[in-house]
Amino acid sequence: MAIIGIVMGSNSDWPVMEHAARVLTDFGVDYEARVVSAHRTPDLMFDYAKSARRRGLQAIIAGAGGAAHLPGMIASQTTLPVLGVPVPSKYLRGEDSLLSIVQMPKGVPVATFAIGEAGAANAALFAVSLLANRDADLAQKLAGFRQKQSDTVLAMQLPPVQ
Ligand code: RP5
Repeated sequence: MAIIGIVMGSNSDWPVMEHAARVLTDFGVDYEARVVSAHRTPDLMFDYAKSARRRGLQAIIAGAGGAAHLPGMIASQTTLPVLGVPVPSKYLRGEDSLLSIVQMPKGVPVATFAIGEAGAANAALFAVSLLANRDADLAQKLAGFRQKQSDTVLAMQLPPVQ
């Protein structure tokens, strides 16, 4: 059963959002991924957000581009943690997405991540951290992941000066 929801405004967001799905897959976390548009399928969006906790989800990763109201609107309908991923947009390269996700008025939070692939991957890693609070195996996997990253950097060599 899925415990993390990944939603996005369009299937055109998938090349970015699949980086979140990849991380969750690597950590063995069950997730579901769906296209849910705030302005094109508003009824579906409300149903999704309202039913999320009842269906067993523990957090929702929501990605959108442009006037990216999806994460905020999802957050308006659930008290689950909502992790927002700004998807790069055609004209403003995702700065519009970032600002429209991060600038939530006080009272309904959306945890906002970096624009693009790094943000999607980090949102998933953050979701794993949340789950790891109550899952010792997952906490151990996360520590191993961090250690592997450290080892990679420690092994980095620089080329000699020409
Ligand atoms: C947003 O509009 C989506 O999240 C997507 O980033 C953007 C463009 O959507 P498409 O025109 O590619 O369907 O709602």
